This record gives sequence, C-alpha cells and structure tokens, in this order.
Amino acid sequence: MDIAQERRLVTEVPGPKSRELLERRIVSVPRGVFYTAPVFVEAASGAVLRDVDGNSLIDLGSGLAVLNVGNAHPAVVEAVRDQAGRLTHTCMHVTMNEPYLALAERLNSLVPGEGARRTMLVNSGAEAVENAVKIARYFTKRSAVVVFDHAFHGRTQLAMTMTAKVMPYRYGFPSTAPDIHRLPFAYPYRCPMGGTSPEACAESCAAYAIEEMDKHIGPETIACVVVEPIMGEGGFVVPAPGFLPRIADYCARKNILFVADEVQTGIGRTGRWFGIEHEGIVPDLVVMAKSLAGGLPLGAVTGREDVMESVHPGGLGGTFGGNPVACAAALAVLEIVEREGLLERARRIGDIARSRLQEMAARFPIVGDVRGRGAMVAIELVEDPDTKAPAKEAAGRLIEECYRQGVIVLKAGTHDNVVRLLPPLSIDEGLIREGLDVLEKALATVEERAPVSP
Ligand code: PLZ
Repeated sequence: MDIAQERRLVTEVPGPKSRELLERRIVSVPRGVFYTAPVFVEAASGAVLRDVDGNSLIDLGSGLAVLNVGNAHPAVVEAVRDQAGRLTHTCMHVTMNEPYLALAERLNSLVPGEGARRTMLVNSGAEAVENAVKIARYFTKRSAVVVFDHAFHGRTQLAMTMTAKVMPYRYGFPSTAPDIHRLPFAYPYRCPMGGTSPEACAESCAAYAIEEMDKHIGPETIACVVVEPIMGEGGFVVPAPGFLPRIADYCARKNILFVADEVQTGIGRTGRWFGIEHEGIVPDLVVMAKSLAGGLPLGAVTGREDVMESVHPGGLGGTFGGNPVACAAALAVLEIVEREGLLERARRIGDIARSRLQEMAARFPIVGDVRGRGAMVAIELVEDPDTKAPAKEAAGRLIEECYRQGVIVLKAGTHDNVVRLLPPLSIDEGLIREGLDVLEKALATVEERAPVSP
C-alpha cells in the first residue's frame, strides 16, 4: 500500500475507533500482553503507520526493532507473495525447501569471521537464544551460562532466566533453568564498580567479571557467555570501550563460547551488519531474529561449523523453523539492506538523531545521557543530573505525549527511564527530523512538570 511518508493527524490519538478496539481487547486479551500506545494500525508503509482512525503516525520504534527496511517494503511483500503462491510450508524435518538453504548460505557468509559456518533457523529471538545455549552446552559438555546485568534474551523459561529485569519479565514466574550466572555490565553512565571514566568502568567491570568466572563459577564449567553488543531492552547501554574485548579474550583463552545476541542490534541497526563488529570480536555463535525477515517471524543461530555440527542428527529443530515464506522475506531484506545502502543510512540517521538529542540534553537537565550506535539511539531521563535518580514517570509521560502528537517512540531501561529510537533505516531525513521536533516539544512539556529539586 502506498502511504504518504508524512505525519498527519485527523483525530486525537487514540481516536474513537482505536478506543473501541481497545475496549474489545480488554475483554479478550490478557493485560499481561502489554502495549506502548493504545493505537490500532490498519496499514503501514516505510516509516509511517496509518491507524484505524486515519491518522498517519511516524514510526520511530519499528515494531520493536523489526522493521529495519521499513514496513511492508514492496520487495518483501513481493517475495512473500511469490513464495506463498508456491508453497507455504514443508517442515525441514519432512521434505526440504530451497529458501532455508539460500538463507543459511547468506547468513554463513554475512556473520563476522573467516572460518566455515552453519545456520539453523527458528521462529523467534527467544527460540534462537535457547538453541544457541543448547548447542554451546552440547559442544563444550559444560553447563554454566554467563549473562549480564540489563540483559534481555526472551520470555521462554531459559531465555527468561537469562533476562536480568525481574519486573515485569521474571516476577511470579519461578524458573527451573539451572546454572545461569549474572555479572555486572560496563555501563559507563552508571558504572556498577564506581568507575568515573569509561576506561575505568571497562577495566573495573572486566576485572570483576573475570575474577567471578575464575573464582566462583569456574571457567571449566562455563559453556558460553551470552551478551548483547548493546543492551537493547536494558536501555541501549553501549558497553564502555574495551569491556567486551576483554571478556571475549578471556573466553577464547578458557574455551568458553562467545555468543552475540544480535536480535536487536543485528541486520544493520548499528551501521554495521552486526553490532559486535564495532568491538572487533568474532563471536562463536550469532543469534538473530527481529529485523531478519522484515516483519515475518524468523530467528537464526549462525555459528562455527565445528560447534554447530557437534549435535547429533535430530537434536535440533522444530515444526515451523525456517518457514519458506519467512525465509523468502529474509532474503529480500538482506538484499534491500545492500541495495539501498542501509548500513550507511543507519549511520546518517543516527548522527542526525544523536546531534539533536545532544542539543536537547544541553537544554533540558532531565536528559542525563544520550547514547547509542548507528540508528539505535536513546536518552536516559533523570530527576537530577547529580544524583541521576531515574525519572521513570517522566519517561512514561514523554512516550505518551509523543504518540498523542503522532510519533511512536519506545521505553527501555532497567529503571524504565530510557526513551529509545529505532526508526526504520530507510526513513526520510525530513521525517526523522520532524519526529525529533515532536520529541523536543514533548520533552519541554514533561520537563515543565518534572519535580523541581529544592
Ligand atoms: N534477545 C536482545 O531484544 C526481544 C521483546 C519484546 P523474541 N526484545 C523485545 C517483549 O517485551 O517481549 C529480544 C531481544 C534480544 C532476544 C529477544 C527475544 O526475541 O523474538 O521476542 O523472542
């Protein structure tokens, strides 16, 4: 569908039709399934969502990091139509289909590193994480899994246990997944070790993490370290420079597999194909989902041939994993990223956003930190720049003010005080600027109402 790439409000947001659907939703879908904006979308294209009331909203959330190539990209739609017209499913464990193969070949050559790779396909990020851990445990014959503060790895039992934040992800859901260990993450703005410079933060956190692995977990029991190159749900925390390379180096020395969870950072979001490339690390396994198939559900684990091949035949899989329609969409997505130069665009969009957000930070004391890489940018809101007390309510109000004005932005952060932008990488520069104008105005309203320190 051709939808003009513009913001245009014809009713208040949410409008009467969205409100009516919300009423139906309340009595048919459990409240546990949360939503950011009380808006129902009827059609979308590129970076614009058309809601059921006819409003056109600027999408700076990409349906939670899924639409790097934009919504309903014509080449993705065409690939899906074409594939669905041939066959919709075979199940790779019954008879096989070529799109699965073609995508595996493509991902094998795309991930960092020189050696041979293998790819298995699944349905979601959580399922990809679960499989990466299964494979790492099988290959190493070790069971411990190391994860970090602020991590999000999914909502299934194991992935949920690997996820840091208790509320809302783990609260009330007892876990039986054993041998998961959490270590501090080098978060420069709030260094858990009290480091006052990024270098000191990286150094102290890495030293602590390594000592923990050495003394308390035991490197000979650790199958893998799983880490997001930039914490996504955890608040777009870019690790202090040098932290991840030191962890990766330790892993290599102790034969611990390094697993990059690229579910949110992958497929060009940070201006490189994979976020881990910024760290100069070659991961043993790479986990992908979200933007991989342009909106169709698909996840992947791509890794070292020896590691991936270690599992016996029949040890890996699932009914829908690598559905041919989703694979066709993914092949189209990867081609679009190249053809439209979206890595370059991610950097450009990110530069525009970061410089505007930095100006806002200079104007509004509530903006404590501006950070990100490529088109993965966020502001962390604080009640007071000195105490850095998280401004959670203000973040909620900011998001609400934005959608009321027709711009969708997302919340993140362990303290719920981070507002993040994940625009489609193909977004018009004018549209991102307009989205930022709205954000700035919203910030002014929120700041006005922020508590004034005595
Ligand atoms: N790993 C790094 O960001 C999903 C989920 C939304 P699934 N993040 C947003 C929500 O509130 O559930 C995510 C991620 C990273 C894994 C996952 C899990 O991916 O496809 O949602 O299972």
